[in-house]
Amino acid sequence: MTKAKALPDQAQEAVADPVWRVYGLSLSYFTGKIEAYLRAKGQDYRLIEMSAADLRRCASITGVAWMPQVEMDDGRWLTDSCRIIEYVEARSTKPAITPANPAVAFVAGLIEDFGDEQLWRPALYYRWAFAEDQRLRGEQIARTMLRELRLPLWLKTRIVIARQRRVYMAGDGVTSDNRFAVEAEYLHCLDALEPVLASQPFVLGDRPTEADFGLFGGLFRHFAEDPTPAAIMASRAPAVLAWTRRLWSLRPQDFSHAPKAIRIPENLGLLALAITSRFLPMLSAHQQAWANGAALARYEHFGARFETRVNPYRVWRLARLQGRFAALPEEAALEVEAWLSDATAVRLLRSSQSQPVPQPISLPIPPANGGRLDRRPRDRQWRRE
Ligand SMILES: N[C@@H](CCC(=O)N[C@@H](CS)C(=O)NCC(=O)O)C(=O)O
Repeated sequence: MTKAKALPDQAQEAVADPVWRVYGLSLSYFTGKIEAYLRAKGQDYRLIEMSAADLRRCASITGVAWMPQVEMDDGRWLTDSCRIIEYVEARSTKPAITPANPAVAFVAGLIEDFGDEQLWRPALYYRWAFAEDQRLRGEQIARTMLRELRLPLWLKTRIVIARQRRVYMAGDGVTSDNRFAVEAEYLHCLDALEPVLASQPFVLGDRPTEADFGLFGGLFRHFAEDPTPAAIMASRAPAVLAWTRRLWSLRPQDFSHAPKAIRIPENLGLLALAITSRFLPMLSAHQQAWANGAALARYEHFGARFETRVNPYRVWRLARLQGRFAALPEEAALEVEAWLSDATAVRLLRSSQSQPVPQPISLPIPPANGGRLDRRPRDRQWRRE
């Protein structure tokens, strides 16, 4: 009998490896969000710790230089965590995380947006503002992303720290005058969530939703795992800490029979306030600056001023939210309005953008050899430069 010939690598993988590949970093905000989501859905995946060259290669396929980038088992790609979840939810139903009630589903998506975009600055701030955190994470990124760069580790670590502080502190408008407001965002988030998660397993009740996964990126990968914010969380919000562990270890059988929320829970008032008083005004400032062709977006948080370059990705994110609000049945819209209880926020959600809005690439993205993008990829804010 002749021995069967081994398949060439590619073909062997296609037959034997039905897992998805998640290109990211094990310390990354949005990689953590998508990993937790795929684990909860029972979708097998393999995390590939990205090097800078991997990031460039993925960006040439998906058009955006960010992480995670997900390659499905059929070779097609997904990118942008909120759209990855939307794509998977629309196709694989069991167990669904999207609430069936339209008002609750809207709020779940809104809280996901808040987690993705409003917690980003404090999460990056706590990682890069303090010596212990920056040393730990700077060296980890130097060992992984910069592994192909032939320089001593200490120098690569310094390069990483300097880059991250420049981009995510100074570049995100953090100054000595407003840093107290960045810290307050984190502390208020803990205070908003602690009583909720002490009394129920997930943000909207008995079942995880987009709200949990959106909040998870910042709360798990940064706040619960970077030394300075982790110490704060452990003493100030133990139920939030327990929830990060609960979500990370969640499997489909843990929640497939849990009832879906049929109304917006009443205990989320502080989160609604964070959304109406800080998050939506910030998105609105980006939208207005974009519409006026201005370079900078300006807004206040806790009375402190912030000024950052206009973020086209956030302009799209607000347009998406407005589109979702417009699609709600009137009764559900009224329920959301009552929850928000803020006339300015409601006006913003009820309006639409007059200027053309930047648009994402449609998903799924064909395999790498199906034609690479000929334009330079966008950065994480959707700028090309
Ligand atoms: N909207 C994207 C954001 C992805 C993102 O910004 N990821 C960060 C790391 S967690 C990144 O790639 N940063 C790139 C950089 O620092 O230039 C998503 O939700 O997936």
